[in-house]
Amino acid sequence: MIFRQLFDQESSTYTYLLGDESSKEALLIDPVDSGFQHYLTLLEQHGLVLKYSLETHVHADHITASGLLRQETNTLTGIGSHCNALSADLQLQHGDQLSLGQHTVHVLATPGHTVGSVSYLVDDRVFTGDSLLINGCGRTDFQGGDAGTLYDSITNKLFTLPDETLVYPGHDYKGYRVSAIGQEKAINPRLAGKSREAFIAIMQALDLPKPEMLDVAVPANRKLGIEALPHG
Ligand SMILES: N[C@@H](CCC(=O)N[C@@H](CS)C(=O)NCC(=O)O)C(=O)O
Ligand SMILES: [Fe+2]
Repeated sequence: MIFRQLFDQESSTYTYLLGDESSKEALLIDPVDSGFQHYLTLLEQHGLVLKYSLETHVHADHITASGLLRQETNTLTGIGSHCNALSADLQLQHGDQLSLGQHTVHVLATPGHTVGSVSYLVDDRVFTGDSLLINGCGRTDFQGGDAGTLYDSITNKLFTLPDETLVYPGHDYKGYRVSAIGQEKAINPRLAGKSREAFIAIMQALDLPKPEMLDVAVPANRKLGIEALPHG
């Protein structure tokens, strides 16, 4: 598997490029508009064809490159069906599977950070968006977020994956890059040994300032960052 973890300094967002070496099919998870040209260069360098551009949720802190990528490459765009981003080609649901050459992308519904958040499991890696961060988790105070729902998503869906499963988050604000399910179960301060009620109390007490781009990014990302209609 060709694999790149890319970081957008501006929003502390991770974007992931996955490519199947034999079929040359590729996908991006959570591309950022400012990375658009770089993604095209990387795809070309590796001789990859972009099959899917996937979102883990409607982002509140940056604009996605999915719409631009669809215009340029004919890729299929995908997002959780509860995100209300109707211009995405694939309205993904829990249990959906996408093929990337010999690899399978499993869609896991992991709502809580937002109502439509999903995670993507590919081989031994899970791309959790903001549902599970390293030593933390996404906030639950906007976009249909709900702390109890997030606790259920993490404990019932993500923490039931094998302990060795590598966790690749949607953001990191402290310099972490990758973790594993077993490590998050053991030491994530919001979750390790915490009841659902304790988790809800922690989330309610966060009192974070709203993301600077919230009011611009959410409506723009519902349209995949551009005013455009889907294929077909
Ligand atoms: N200062 C950042 C805040 C970003 C933010 O709120 N990020 C969300 C993810 S979209 C989050 O869940 N952050 C968790 C945290 O800050 O603990 C901005 O203005 O963009
Ligand atoms: Fe987010």
